[in-house]
Amino acid sequence: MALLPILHYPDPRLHTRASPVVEVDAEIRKLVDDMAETMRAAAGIGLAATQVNVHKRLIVLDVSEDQQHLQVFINPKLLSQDGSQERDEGCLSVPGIYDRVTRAEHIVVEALDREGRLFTLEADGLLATCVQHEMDHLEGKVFVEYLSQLKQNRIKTKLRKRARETL
Ligand code: K1U
Ligand code: ZN
Repeated sequence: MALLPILHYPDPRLHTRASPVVEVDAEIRKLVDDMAETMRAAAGIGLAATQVNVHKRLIVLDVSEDQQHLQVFINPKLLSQDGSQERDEGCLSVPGIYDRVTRAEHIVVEALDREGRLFTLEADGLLATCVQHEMDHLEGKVFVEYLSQLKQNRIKTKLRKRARETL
């Protein structure tokens, strides 16, 4: 397995809309495994392929306490959503920034798993937030876009400064 470099906001590549996976083959399964390893190494609970500069509709998640319950969503499709919840979000592509975002409380999503089998998942709470956050990445949307323009500008300035200092 391999650790993949994660794009950092405001990298314009994070705004790319991902294309559907045509076939769940060995190359896709390797990408799933590399993304899972990258997510765990970065202490994240989710990762979208967009964040590792692969513009395919693929997400990995693990919101379990023991970090041993990987969930894979290939070509995820939101079937329904209802209610609303507000929760602190973070993002491995926006390091060190956390803020409140309001999203649907309950969702039903359909996707293919690592073996290419179709499944349907009902989610609420943190899992529902995380699925919606990662599906936004596949549309080229980063969670800071839910914040005010003032906050977005401050975050861009802060992360650009940090990137210059670490060169
Ligand atoms: O970069 C990502 O998309 C992963 C992101 C997932 C996420 C976390 C929390 C809310 C929504 C989406 C992270 O894993 S950020 C790091 C993290 O582990 C975390 C941050 C805040 C709360 C809980 C966990
Ligand atoms: Zn993210």
